[in-house]
Amino acid sequence: MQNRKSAQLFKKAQKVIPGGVNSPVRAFKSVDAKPIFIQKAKGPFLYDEDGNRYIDYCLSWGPMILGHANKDVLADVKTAMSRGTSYGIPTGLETQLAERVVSAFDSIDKVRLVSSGTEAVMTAIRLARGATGRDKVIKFVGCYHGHVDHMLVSAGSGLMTLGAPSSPGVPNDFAKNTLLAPYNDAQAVQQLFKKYAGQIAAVIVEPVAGNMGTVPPHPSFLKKIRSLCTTNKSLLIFDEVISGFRVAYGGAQTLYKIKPDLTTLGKIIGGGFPIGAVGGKASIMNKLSPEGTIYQAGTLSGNPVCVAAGIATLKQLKTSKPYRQLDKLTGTLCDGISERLNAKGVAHRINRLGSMFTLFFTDTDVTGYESAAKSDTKRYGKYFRQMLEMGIYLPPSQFEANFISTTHTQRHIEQTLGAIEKLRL
Ligand code: KE4
Repeated sequence: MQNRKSAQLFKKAQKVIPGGVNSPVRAFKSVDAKPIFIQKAKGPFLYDEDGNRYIDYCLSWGPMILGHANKDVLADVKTAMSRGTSYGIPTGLETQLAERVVSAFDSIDKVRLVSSGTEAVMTAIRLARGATGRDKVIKFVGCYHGHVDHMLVSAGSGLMTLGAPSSPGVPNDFAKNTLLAPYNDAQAVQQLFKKYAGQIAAVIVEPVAGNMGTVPPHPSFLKKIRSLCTTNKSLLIFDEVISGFRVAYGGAQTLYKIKPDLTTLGKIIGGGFPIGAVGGKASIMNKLSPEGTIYQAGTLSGNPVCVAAGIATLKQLKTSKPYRQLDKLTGTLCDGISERLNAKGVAHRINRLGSMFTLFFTDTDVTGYESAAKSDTKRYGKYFRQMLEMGIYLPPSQFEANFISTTHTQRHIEQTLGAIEKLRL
């Protein structure tokens, strides 16, 4: 494929935007390639500025579960926009989106809408600290919860991709209240609770990790940390920014039947527009200003256009109930990939939950950061570049999740498996 226009645009972007991108992982650094620049997208397809078409398995990092430019979402967005784009004053639309979230999650009585997953996590942690009067928070190595300072400690996603699991610019004072445990290791959490008895405000976890690549929880892991939080009067925060409305309409907590005290959401609930949300029991949520004293605010929180896109998306997910079909099609794809890589003698593992999955180039099971980090990222880079050349767009990092949408069909899966057959790894 030729990408002269993308190359020109990248050069131009680098003059006025750090790294030429507005989010590091988009720079394709870890797959040793230059980024493509997108002109438009429709259904499962991306079209770059050079007219190349790609089947998209990144879906804007998860939000586009209905595929790109879904006609009903666009129609509702256009209607919303025709009424103006932002008022900074309450609208009934925000209540409608909040009601849909409340009805989807048994653990959620009330929701505060914000403009990103990072803001949702920031708010959830402040809420937990304010509600418990404690400062320390346990997170898991390799999990990524957005770029708020105290979460950029041994984080996944872009930090793992760039091989710097923590970031300069985060004062030790901020990081010292962030305690770390290996993912899937409830024993380590128990030890932290023992060592810091009475000091831990919350445990925050991706109930199915997506930011070290996809890593599902061990069967008892979530149950154990739920009971540890209850025993120690700490709050359990499920960061479902990726998994919410992705792995099930009610997220991973519905699948695993575990009730967290707080849940953070994002991505899908905005239907491709900037959004985040934090939800939980009324007794905790009512501590948020102006009902309570724990402050949180946002100029564009609950923006009517973003919320209209979110409502339209959740409406379709509720009525079409696509999860079984998404699971089945993703299973066909993953089984087909495995079959072909085994035939080529390429060592790999595929972790999957529903329509989120990751192909790891490794010969050991991936159950957490340590095992994920053993993956052959050079080989992943070759895989990414060759698949891109064959019109398949994958996440530009070994340590991210792939997704399919309701617009991916058997035909797209077969096309993708045909490309896998041609790989020279
Ligand atoms: P945002 O602030 O990027 O909207 O959400 C932060 C966030 C919080 N929690 C989880 C579990 C997340 O996965 C994310 C963001 N996800 C990454 C992709 N793994 C966003 C992609 C990027 O950083 O460009």
